[in-house]
Amino acid sequence: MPSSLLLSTLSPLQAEIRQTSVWWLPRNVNMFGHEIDFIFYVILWITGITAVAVFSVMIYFIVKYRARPGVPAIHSHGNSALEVIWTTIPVFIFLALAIYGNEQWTQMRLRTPPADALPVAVVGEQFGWNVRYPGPDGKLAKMTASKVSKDNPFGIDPQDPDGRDDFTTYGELVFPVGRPVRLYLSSKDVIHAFYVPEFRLYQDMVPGRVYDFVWFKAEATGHFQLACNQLCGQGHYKMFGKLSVVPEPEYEAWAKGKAPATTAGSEANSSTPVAVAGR
Ligand SMILES: [Cu+2]
Repeated sequence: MPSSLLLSTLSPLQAEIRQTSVWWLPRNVNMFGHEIDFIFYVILWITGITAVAVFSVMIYFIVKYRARPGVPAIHSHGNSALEVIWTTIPVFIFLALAIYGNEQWTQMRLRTPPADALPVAVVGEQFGWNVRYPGPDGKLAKMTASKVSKDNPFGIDPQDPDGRDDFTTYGELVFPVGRPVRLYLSSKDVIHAFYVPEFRLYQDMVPGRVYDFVWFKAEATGHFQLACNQLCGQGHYKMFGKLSVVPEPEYEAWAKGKAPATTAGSEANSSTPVAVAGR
């Protein structure tokens, strides 16, 4: 592809990603990302130092004990003390990493999200993202996995009073900075994955389940990409969502400008009657 054509297809959204993640981790904007990056660097340093040490000793021994005429070979039958040492040290390193990692996972996924979190539903489909935001009441319609269907991507009851003022977008996500966001994730058809590298956030979305325990708090504004991270079919490569983190007043203004959803469906199929009876 000529480079001019390639450049013309890069939106400003993609530009940020290309500038910040070409050779190394993209910048982190999520409050949970610091601990994830910390453990990443700890593991990188431990494995890096170990690799250099092991290969240095190996190369030194290869040269020092190489076969030479007149020098008899040394027969080694192991060294119990050394073996105990180099088994015990990794055991403690692995235990420490497991305990620390487990604690971070508990904080991220097993603690109840804060009560003031903004609830946002994201339902993957081949090949895009149905997004549902609460209206002025701050409440999302209740999602039921068994009700998710082609015409009812969010699996809601159309009579649900909490859902009357909800609004939907297709592939457009705006989050306020500094405020917790609680996601309600599901899938309409096959396994998709909600993945935002700058949030250090990844969650598979298996059809038949609603994931209500994923939350984050963005600490900086910016434009990012929501990319599906499960190979979900032929159009997987284009399953992008435009994701922005903006100051709270800007978010409020954006939400105000969105019309409430008239049916259970997404914008794309809002004219289709919703059939949930008998499910
Ligand atoms: Cu997908």
